[in-house]
Amino acid sequence: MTLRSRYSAWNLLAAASKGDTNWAPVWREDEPKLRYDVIVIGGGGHGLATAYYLAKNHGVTNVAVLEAGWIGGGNTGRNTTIVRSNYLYPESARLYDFSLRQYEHLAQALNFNIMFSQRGIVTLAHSRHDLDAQARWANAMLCNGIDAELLDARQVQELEPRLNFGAGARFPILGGFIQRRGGSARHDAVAWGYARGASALGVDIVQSCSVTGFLKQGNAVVGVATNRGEIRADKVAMAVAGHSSVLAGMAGFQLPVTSYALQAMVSEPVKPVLNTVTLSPSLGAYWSQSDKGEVVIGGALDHFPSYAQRGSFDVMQHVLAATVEMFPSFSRLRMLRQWAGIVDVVQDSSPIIGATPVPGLFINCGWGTGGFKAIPVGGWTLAHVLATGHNHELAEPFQLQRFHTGRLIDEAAAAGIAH
Ligand code: FAD
Ligand code: PYC
Repeated sequence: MTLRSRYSAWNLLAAASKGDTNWAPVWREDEPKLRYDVIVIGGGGHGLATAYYLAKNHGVTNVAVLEAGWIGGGNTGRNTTIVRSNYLYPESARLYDFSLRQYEHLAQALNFNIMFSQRGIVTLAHSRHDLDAQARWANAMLCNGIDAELLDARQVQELEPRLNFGAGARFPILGGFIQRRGGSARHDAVAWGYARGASALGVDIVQSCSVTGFLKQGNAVVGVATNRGEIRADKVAMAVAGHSSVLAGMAGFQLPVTSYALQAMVSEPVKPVLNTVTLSPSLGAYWSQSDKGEVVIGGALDHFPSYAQRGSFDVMQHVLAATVEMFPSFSRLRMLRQWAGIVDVVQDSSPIIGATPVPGLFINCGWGTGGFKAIPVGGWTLAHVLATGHNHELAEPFQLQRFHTGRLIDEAAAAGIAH
């Protein structure tokens, strides 16, 4: 630490301890206007990124993001921040890799440190079946131009020496594969960085503004009703994750979405103990370490649909049993926090980005347990259709219409752990 940075760190500490509130806000807190060109419902990563790219890529700045709570307080602030593009089908590979490539430059683009760390995603194989399935998975990635490397047991052990390689291990580790460009980013920073960028370009960010209904002219949406009054707009977009089917219901159509709680937990902070993000799809658990030192632990969806944002005990118990089995030394970790988010699961485990059956209303949803990694591409492609009236080529295969045509993109096998 240089003398200068030691002084500024000291100034920050001194300011914080005196309760100094003179720091410049990162984004403007706006009162809603009566009318906008575009309203985006939902101030999670996808909604904020949509507003940012509307302004940045298309010059559409008369835009409001309406958030019922606080920005990033939904799944964006509750997720375990895995960023990867290791999907199976070409359509998904293109979509998620575009997003990963945006993440690689996002800190510079937003001039905001999102703490993106490409520490690699390791998927573990515990059986002959896992090895075969992962060889197919990695080969599909290579065919799609995405980096993937198969690993033998020794290579996995070199990457994560604390894994259980004991002779009596209940789930022996036979190998796995790695996407080295995968990793993680700081969730709040992604929301705040997009909010700051959008606000600087003229977008209104309105927190504590809950959409309670849609204003219609004939069948078309022409605005929204909120707890802060009616607001009109030429176009309305919704990016409300676990509440997509609730808002679709208000607008008068149905979505093929089921909402479940997905939970995660963190330990007390400890010295560096994990080098990568490691997943065991067969065991339904995954592990990484945050920059603060907390071991981040997650697992599968709850087994029943719910809007209760807490997660059920049996899933937590299963995930912790898998954790001590795979990392015996973690049995001494004390857990600090557990939480859940409500995710929107679509039956082919792929998102929906584009028009809805209601004129004037657009949607970004269905990311299920895996939409944090997709925030840049979700925002980019939704902004494109809002601004131009045409689907972005990356989003073309992900239309709601696919549930009529049958052209599903079934990514369940590559969904990582959960959906
Ligand atoms: P959100 O961040 O949920 O934002 C939607 C916003 O809409 C919310 O802030 C909500 O308050 C607001 N809203 C809802 N209704 C209304 C209304 N009526 N009016 C106004 N606003 C409204 N993805 C990954 O890629 N990698 C991971 O490792 C990962 N791990 C996860 C772990 C957990 C425990 C959870 C819960 C999710 C995980 N995900 C992961 C999934 C990821 O978090 C989501 O797919 C993503 O954050 C969705 O972003 P979003 O902007 O669409 O939704
Ligand atoms: O999308 O990689 C992912 C993921 C893993 C666990 C939850 N989401």
